[in-house]
Amino acid sequence: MDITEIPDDHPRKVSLETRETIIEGHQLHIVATAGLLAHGRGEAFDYLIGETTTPQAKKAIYAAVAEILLANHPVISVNGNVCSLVPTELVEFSEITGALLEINLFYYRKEREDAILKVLHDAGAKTVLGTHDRPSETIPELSSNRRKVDSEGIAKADVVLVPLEDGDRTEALRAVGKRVVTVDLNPMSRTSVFSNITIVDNIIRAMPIMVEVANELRELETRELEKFVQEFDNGENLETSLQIMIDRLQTEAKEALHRKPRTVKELKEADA
Ligand code: PTJ
Repeated sequence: MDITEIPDDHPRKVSLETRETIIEGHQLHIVATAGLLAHGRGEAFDYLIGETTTPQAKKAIYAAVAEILLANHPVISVNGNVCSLVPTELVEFSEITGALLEINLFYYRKEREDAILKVLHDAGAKTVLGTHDRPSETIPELSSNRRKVDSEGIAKADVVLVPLEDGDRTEALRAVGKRVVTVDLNPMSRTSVFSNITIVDNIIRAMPIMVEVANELRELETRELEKFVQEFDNGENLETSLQIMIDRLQTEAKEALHRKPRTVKELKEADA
């Protein structure tokens, strides 16, 4: 389906358009084939959370942005899905916070690296780390392709933003002493659990808010930023996020008892 064919009043318009973006990203080699499946998993959790940025996610965003602004050497790890969904916001966020952009792929292929690099450059990025021609080091705790990191980027980082991540790396980054911030719609994923700060929200909603919040917090003094981080507890954050999903399921379950499918006549009357 062409994006332009989705009518404005379609209740799932944003979700369908986002799906089209990911499919197009796959055709352009930005997104891995497994990235399509990862996106579907994200969609399912987004449905459970009500396809909205919850007040809890907003709190996590403030803590995450403060953490990144406080860091000495923050790095944003860019994979195919993130690059395809929010390239402009990634670059804006990097510019405001001073966090460096580093391409780091689980399913590495040179043509994917090239495609992602082009998107980031087109979005205005001046420097992009993690490409094959750059000095690199390995994180020994990791066996996947992600073990190769840029010597000037993740290797040196004190805080790493790893959105839409597979579980292993967060654990490995924590094991080598880095603080990890993630965006992940699944509050039970290993990445969510092992991160210092997890934003349980769709990256397409979270990233523009992160840009706004970075602009809001950038002039704050260190002790004010530290307060956001100190007052944040990721265990409580994940519990609240899961509880929001549970409450929503309970409401849905009650309503399902009484919900009747509408007849064709009723649908026509509603349309008139
Ligand atoms: O581009 P590559 O080669 O580095 O590969 C990237 C993927 C995403 C394929 C790789 O990191 C992977 O396999 O990830 P997982 O293990 O599927 O985990 C992705 C997590 O992101 C899951 O917990 C999903 O629920 C979550 N997720 C997917 N889409 C979104 C999301 N979270 C927030 N916003 C989304 N749009």
